[in-house]
Amino acid sequence: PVPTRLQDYTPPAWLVETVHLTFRLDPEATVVRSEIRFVPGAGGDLHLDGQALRLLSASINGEAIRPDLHECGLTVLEEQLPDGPFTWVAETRINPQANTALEGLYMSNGMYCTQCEAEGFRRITYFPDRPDVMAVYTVRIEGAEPVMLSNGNPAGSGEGWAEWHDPWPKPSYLFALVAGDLRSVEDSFTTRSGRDVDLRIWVRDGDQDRCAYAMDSLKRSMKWDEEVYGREYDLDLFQIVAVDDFNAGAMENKGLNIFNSKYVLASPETATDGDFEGIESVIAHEYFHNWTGNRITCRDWFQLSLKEGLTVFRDQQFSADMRSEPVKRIDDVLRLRAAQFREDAGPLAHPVRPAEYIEINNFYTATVYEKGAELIRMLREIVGAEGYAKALDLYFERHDGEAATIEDWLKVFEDATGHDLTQFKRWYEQAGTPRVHVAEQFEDGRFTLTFRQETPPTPGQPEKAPVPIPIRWGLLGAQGEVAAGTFVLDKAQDSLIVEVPERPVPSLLRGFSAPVILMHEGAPGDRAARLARDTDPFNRWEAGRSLALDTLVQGADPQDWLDGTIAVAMDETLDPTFRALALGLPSEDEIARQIAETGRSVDPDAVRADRIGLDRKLAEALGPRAAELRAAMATPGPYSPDGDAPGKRELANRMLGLMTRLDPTAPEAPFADATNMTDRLTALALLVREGRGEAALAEFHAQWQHLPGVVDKWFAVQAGQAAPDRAVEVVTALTEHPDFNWKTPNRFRALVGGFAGGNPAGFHRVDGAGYRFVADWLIRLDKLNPMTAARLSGVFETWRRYDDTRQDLMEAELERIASTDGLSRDTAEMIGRIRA
Ligand code: BAL
Ligand code: ZN
Repeated sequence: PVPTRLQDYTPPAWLVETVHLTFRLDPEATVVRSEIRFVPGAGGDLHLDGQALRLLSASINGEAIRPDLHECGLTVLEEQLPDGPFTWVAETRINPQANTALEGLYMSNGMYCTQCEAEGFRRITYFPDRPDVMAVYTVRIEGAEPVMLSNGNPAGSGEGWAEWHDPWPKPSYLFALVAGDLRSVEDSFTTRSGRDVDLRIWVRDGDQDRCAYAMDSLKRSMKWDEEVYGREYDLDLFQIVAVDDFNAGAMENKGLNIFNSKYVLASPETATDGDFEGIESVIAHEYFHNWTGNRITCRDWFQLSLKEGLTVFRDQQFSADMRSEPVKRIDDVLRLRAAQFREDAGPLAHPVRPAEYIEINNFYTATVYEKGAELIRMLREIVGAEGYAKALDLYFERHDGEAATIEDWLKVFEDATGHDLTQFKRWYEQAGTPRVHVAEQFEDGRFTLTFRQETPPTPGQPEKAPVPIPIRWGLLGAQGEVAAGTFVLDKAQDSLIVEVPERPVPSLLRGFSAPVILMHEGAPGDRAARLARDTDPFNRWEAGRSLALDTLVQGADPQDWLDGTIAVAMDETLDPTFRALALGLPSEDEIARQIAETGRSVDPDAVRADRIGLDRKLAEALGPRAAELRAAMATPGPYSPDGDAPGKRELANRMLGLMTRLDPTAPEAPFADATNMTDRLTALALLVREGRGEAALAEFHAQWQHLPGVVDKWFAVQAGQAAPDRAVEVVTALTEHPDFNWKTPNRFRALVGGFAGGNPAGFHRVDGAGYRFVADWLIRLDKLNPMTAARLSGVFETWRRYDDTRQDLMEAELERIASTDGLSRDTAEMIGRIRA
């Protein structure tokens, strides 16, 4: 296939003013009538995208035509078109029941729903399915479904029909339709200018009592966006629908968000603290898209980070305001390193604004989302909070109703703050994680820090130019902080000189002020000093992490880490969540990435054994204090997902994990006594980890088999915690379980993804059985659902990290996938890039 390239962008030949859609619903033969008012754009032939459609009829200004149909859509030549505006009417027939790709209109548990981003609308009707064509939609739905929804405000309904009108021009990827036997939970919100907005969350009957946290999160998001960004909601109604079959997390369709039910439904008994936090953040994310994505959208899909990076940054700010800012920052950096640094270090590395793609669905990545958010965080660091607020106001004022670009985005910052961002743009164009090397010198009361940056080559980008890197710094003296500031490293090498009477302990890249790898060991004892007393919580945590990695990667003596970490754990003045984070060990994948950084090949069994060994040492060093601390963190009374209770549970459960290293029966009573899912699932995972989970697994399944989201946890915990030498056998047996509905993406990801991502030593078993298992299932799923299959292929992206035996085995599986007959474009592109 020919790639689509940013440099080939041309404006649309024809624009659309209004769209009237009529759906006559039928599971196997839905008929869609579209009436589209076209007006001249750049001029030329009329190309309409279309895929898997049956065209029943077409006319222009009432005259029937026979357009030229091809694989990707249809064309009407310019000479066959009227000179000015015209009305196109067409009828197409589609088969939602047969749509297993879950793009376009499909069925989930007997309910109709849509997913149109990025290019799903073309599976509904012929249309210029590109985000720079924005139109006003009116939708009529005819059918027997009790509930029939679309975007915008209700415009009438009766027996067997419902109409909707969305007054805000939008691109086709934001279109949505839902129809089925749904129940709503209702609330309302009054905007700051006094507009009353009805809020409705639609779920299946029986799930109504698990929507309260989602609704509360929605109201808090609406208020926060008014207060912090001055953004008010703009329709009379905001609706959310929870569906069980969904390729992604959620979708920001205008006024009608569609969610993976995992990000809506929660109760203390069925959802963990992490689930509650995820719901809060995804609800906020989708709601915030109403302005950053919907009112201002992207000109083309290369600009995806314009809406996604910004909206992730906004949801991170929101969660930081709702919870603890330092803890949120540590969590975000953990996620960034786990997914984006991993991506940037391998064959799938690409810029935040890619230059080309074959299948755009493959670019909904950690780079576009999470690194994109980091770029905005850096912009804010560089121009300051006030400059950022001014730039955002200008962005909304200047581009409301438009399909914008990264250039437009940077220009508002330049115009609002006077900064020249020419060099900053490289962050959007260059892939790879910059390394910043630091040298220190103290002489005659002058402390000199010399920074040098370099970015390793990435696919297609052998040479890199310097980028501006904001480095927030502080210097710690014996009595506390003696100086602090932000240094922007915009050259290949540059120095910061500070006058101080004594050699200080430097604390660099505070708050992780730039998405770089800091190569800074400093003087012996400096990291222990930062772990003990850095005034920046992120760097305090980072110092401990760096000491732990020294042990796990270089085999260094762990004593400094043990002493410092235990001191943090026992410090009652600190937030329990922070203490739990400080006690956490780097994941096996993170350790493997760090080993690969040193140029050595990774032995997954050794990584696992060393990590368990260090955990055991921590358990031994804590001794009886683990049980005491666990008891001190008890949260009696009713469960709350907010306040300090989740942090206390996290710390208590971390203690349980350590206690279990010394006594494998330790989780038995906590499993039996748990009154919430957080505690219950932690204890279950520990029991399974210790090979003592059989009875608990059976009990858990019997209790929750009626709730798909909880059954997903049951699969994932076994896939992730099974002993590596028999994990393939465990997951293979689980594929035979009657509840393994592999066509449902959540279930597939829980088992196959839970194994490949959650059980690295099992996946990398040296006989290659883990690779074979994943490749078999990837090939099987690809025939039905290319998007989810292609995403899973990322588990192979690190294949070059490992020894020759494992590399050969993985290469053979990649080759087998690549040569599968009828492989989707999605998966073919991913496997091709991974092997390149
Ligand atoms: N736009 C796709 C889902 C999301 O990022 O919100
Ligand atoms: Zn988004």
